[in-house]
Amino acid sequence: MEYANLLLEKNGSIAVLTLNRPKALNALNSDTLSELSTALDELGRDSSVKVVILTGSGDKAFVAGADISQMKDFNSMEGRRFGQLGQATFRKIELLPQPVIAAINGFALGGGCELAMSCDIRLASENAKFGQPEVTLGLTAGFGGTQRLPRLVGTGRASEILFTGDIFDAQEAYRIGLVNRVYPLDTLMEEAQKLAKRIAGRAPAAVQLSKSAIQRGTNMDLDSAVAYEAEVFGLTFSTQDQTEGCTAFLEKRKPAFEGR
Ligand code: DAK
Repeated sequence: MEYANLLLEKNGSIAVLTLNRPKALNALNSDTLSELSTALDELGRDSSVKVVILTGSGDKAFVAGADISQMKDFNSMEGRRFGQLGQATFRKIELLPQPVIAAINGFALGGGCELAMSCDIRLASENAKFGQPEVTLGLTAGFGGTQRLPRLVGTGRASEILFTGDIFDAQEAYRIGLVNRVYPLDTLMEEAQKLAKRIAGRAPAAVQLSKSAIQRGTNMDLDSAVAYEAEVFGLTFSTQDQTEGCTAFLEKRKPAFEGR
């Protein structure tokens, strides 16, 4: 399917989804969010895709936030609808069967930082800049930032970021655990591809069930979460890849996973 504000490229088992509104620093308006939601549905249905990389077009921004020009004149019901669209779309990323790697190639502000936080793994370029500047616009973070940021970096750090609206760099994002790794901009996509290939080479069901256990388990109490983990662990024994993985280990050879 063709998208006006997104590029979707599939190469073997890896899909690259690029937010493509470079003139507005890839800011998220409702059309872009709707397209993102549709593209995620498309990817979720495609079992040939094992890993998704999400990035922004150009070398300046991942996503510079929700589209301020669209938001400016919202009434409260329009604001609510917009918030719900963003929240539902970002939640789709967390519930997508395949892992999603954010390749953060520049500004990740407001909704952009929240989008990155919905991904499973965050890689940043050295020039990336982060922040939740909503309070400088008279807004609160509205795409899950008040919830995901404390879960990722702790309540104290999240409060400072959300109360000040201050912008910080990739090294600081790395230091507080907001991103997994930092690379020079010109190697970011190569590194994201390398990581995606490594993950795509593992048993697909085991990877997807691991994602499910992480995503669902972290929102449960510990007893329910470990019980869910046991169910997920048990399910892997219904896959041929489990037999192949364990047999290959005992035969001292590399496993040949077939995704079954
Ligand atoms: N929205 C719309 N356009 C944007 C934009 C944005 N967020 N960010 C940048 N642009 C546009 C600029 O207006 C400019 O357009 P032209 O003037 O060329 O037409 C173009 O992109 C290039 O930007 P600059 O000329 O400003 O570029 P600079 O390098 O000078 O500055 C910057 C880059 C990222 C520092 C600056 O553009 C900037 O501060 N941008 C805004 C960043 C920001 O505040 N982002 C957070 C947005 S608030 C909610 C749901 C969601 C949210 C809140 C509530 N509910 C409904 C519940 C989320 C809110 C946000 O994300």
